Amino acid sequence: MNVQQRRPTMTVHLTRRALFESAALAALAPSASPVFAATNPKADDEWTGYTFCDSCNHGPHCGIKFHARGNTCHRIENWAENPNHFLCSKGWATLQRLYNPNRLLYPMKRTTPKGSKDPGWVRVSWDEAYRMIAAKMIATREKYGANSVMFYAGDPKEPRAPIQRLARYFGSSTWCTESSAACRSGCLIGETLDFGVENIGAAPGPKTKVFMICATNCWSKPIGWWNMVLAAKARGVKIITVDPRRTKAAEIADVHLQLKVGTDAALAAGITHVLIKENLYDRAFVEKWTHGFEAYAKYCEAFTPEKTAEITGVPAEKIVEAARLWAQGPGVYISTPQSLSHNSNGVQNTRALLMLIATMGYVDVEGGLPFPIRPKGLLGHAFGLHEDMIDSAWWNDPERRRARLDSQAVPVWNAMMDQCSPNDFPEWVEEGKVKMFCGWGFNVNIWPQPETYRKAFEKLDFGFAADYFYRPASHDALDIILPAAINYERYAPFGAYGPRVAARRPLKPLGEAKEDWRIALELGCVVDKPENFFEGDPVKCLDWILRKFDGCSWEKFETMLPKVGVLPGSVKGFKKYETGAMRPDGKPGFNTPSGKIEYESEVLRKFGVDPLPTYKPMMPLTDEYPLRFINGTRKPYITHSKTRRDQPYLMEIEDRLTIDINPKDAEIRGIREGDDVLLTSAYGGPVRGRATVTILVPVGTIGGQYGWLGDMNTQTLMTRGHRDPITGYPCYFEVPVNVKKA
Ligand SMILES: Nc1nc2c(c(=O)[nH]1)N[C@H]1C(S)=C(S)[C@@H](COP(=O)(O)OP(=O)(O)OC[C@H]3O[C@@H](n4cnc5c(=O)[nH]c(N)nc54)[C@H](O)[C@@H]3O)O[C@H]1N2
Ligand SMILES: Nc1nc2c(c(=O)[nH]1)N[C@H]1C(S)=C(S)[C@@H](COP(=O)(O)OP(=O)(O)OC[C@H]3O[C@@H](n4cnc5c(=O)[nH]c(N)nc54)[C@H](O)[C@@H]3O)O[C@H]1N2
Ligand SMILES: [Mo]
Repeated sequence: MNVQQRRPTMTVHLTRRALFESAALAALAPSASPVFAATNPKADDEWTGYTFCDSCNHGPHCGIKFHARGNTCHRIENWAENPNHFLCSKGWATLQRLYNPNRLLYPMKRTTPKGSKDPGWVRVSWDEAYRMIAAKMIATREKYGANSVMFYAGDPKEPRAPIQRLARYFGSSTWCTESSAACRSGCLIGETLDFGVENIGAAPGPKTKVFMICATNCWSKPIGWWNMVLAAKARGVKIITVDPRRTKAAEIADVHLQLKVGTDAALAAGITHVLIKENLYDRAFVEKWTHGFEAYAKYCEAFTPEKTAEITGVPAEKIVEAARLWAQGPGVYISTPQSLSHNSNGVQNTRALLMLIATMGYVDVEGGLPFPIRPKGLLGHAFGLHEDMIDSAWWNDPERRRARLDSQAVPVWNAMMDQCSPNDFPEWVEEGKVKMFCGWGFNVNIWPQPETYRKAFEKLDFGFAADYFYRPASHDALDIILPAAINYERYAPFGAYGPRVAARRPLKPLGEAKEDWRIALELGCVVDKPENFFEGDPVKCLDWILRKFDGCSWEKFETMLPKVGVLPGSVKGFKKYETGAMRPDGKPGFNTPSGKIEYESEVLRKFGVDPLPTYKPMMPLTDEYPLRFINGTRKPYITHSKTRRDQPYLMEIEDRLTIDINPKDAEIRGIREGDDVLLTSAYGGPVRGRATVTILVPVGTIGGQYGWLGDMNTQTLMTRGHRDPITGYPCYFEVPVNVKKA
């Protein structure tokens, strides 16, 4: 069906004139229902609030309990009843961000033409901002079609569900996020291709003997996770860590497989070679429940320990040792990284590592990898909780999917994901496919060669973004910026921990900031029917979502604070693939085309991609650029672009780009600890950093972080031209560089 024909009826009547008469805006009066009334403390009332830290990924939802007087928070502490109840340095620093004097607190519009040195930002009312935005949205749709209006959320995951709902009712499938540009959805695709369902791994259970930590940096996880690893180690669980760097997880490992970046598929083939040769694998499981094992076994024949060592740099005896240890299971993995996704063989590397679980039959058995079955309708990671919130069926309509802007460039991604891949955005603008941008938490510097993207944003007819802060690097290419309420100031979304769900009790937003959910819902009320958008009230929306689950309501979850609620309907037990619980049709097996776990992916075969998770070499190192650059490993006190100047306490710990370099590589270049160094690649530079001489990185590899701007911006060293063909993701962890003393 033509997307245009599905345009919601109200918009037909909501002409430009109506918008300016502001009828729809008047309907946005705050709700008077007591259930939905905002906390309204008197000036000197002391009260306790609850929220979640949103510093790293809006994913762990580490609980914050806070103490407030009136509307001012004066102290925070760990929220003991929350599943993630330890705060890290980033969490403790969040009050500095809440009360940062630089916060964006009022809607602003530009007054000078795009490309001017100074956009001339001036304050406008919400009414005026909404009117300008809505009028542009409708006019753009009328002239160029709904898909020419792009909706986008950066790393912030919490705002996503109502934005996706807005895109859906507006009729645009150009719904993009940082996760469709980059991040760990590449791993998620690998999991789904292998198992028919996402599975990022789990913690070792009481029966687990071996824990494989795949490309997972403990600094990227909540503190409780690391405590869990130490406890497992203390009770005798063996640890295999797969990481090119000597991370904390590598330091405590029984076997550290310190492979070269991007060689995971070769390593997995080498381990599988040993498992087969020494007859350690689970033949019965593989025969009954997997697809394509014979072809994969044949592929692995060439990967003798010696050959694998040559490719991966891991000594042959370690490969054998790891295989034998893994076979002593049951074993389970954790694989939460974005790092595996960000090279040109990212998905296949991920797939190969994960299949080590299947080869040993550690699938949904005690001590192995659990496959939890969530309550019906519960979304895994979209923060909207229930699929009706985003209307999954609309997004999954095959014709609409094919009409999406990314269908030619990344057909596998297009077929599997409801988010559109935005990495060809500059080309879309050039070809007139996208005219308007509606963004939340937008950072142009996530991309390689960010200047190319920034220029494309400047060429749009219109763009706006909601953010905590004014970010000139991204926002100066836009027309309007909207002040987003911070984690302490919002009701939505919930904290989600599998089927456990926590409500919040927030402060009122400072200035005229509004929660992201409110902004998206209110805009929905203006461009579509207010009843589709809960009259703009996030709590009404949260209540509607929770009522999808038996016996749940927002009021109930709010009243039980500080306790955390549980949604009913999870399916428990082991070997659920035998009972039919893993497939929508109720038949035994897995939700893949073959009904089994797939060594040979039938989805990939259909799209002409190698169905086996095979190894492919990375971009070659050269004399000119002899070092592999890991551009983005996580640090305990840094998150992307956002925990730098916003939380000055963290700037005290590190105030500029640091470059990890092995002592041997440093020595031959005459580089010493603390030296200023310059990085170059075939695509850009020099980029300026400060050297940290450390064995954290092996010889031949250097590490750094992206997110610093100006002459410290490592994205300028990256290329747009080299991507993972399955996801279209840029290769942040692959580009060869050189480094010299400044
Ligand atoms: N402190 C902090 N925490 C964060 C974030 C943050 O910015 N700061 N960001 C959040 C977000 S959005 C994400 S996506 C996650 C990311 O979380 P992670 O992916 O866990 O973090 P990284 O440190 O980028 O990568 C993990 C490890 O992968 C290794 N690695 C790199 N290349 C390869 C490879 O080719 N093969 C293998 N086997 N290993 C490789 C790196 O050396 C690193 O130690 O973290 C989240 N948490
Ligand atoms: N070289 C390299 N590039 C990478 C990566 C890498 O490892 N290396 N990692 C990739 C990954 S995994 C990720 S997740 C991305 C990071 O994705 P980015 O989108 O760059 O993430 P941030 O910089 O954290 O946030 C972007 C903006 O959102 C604002 N913001 C934060 N929270 C909210 C909110 O709740 N609401 C609103 N309205 N605004 C908010 C912040 O102030 C900031 O301006 O970068 C990707 N790019
Ligand atoms: Mo990410």
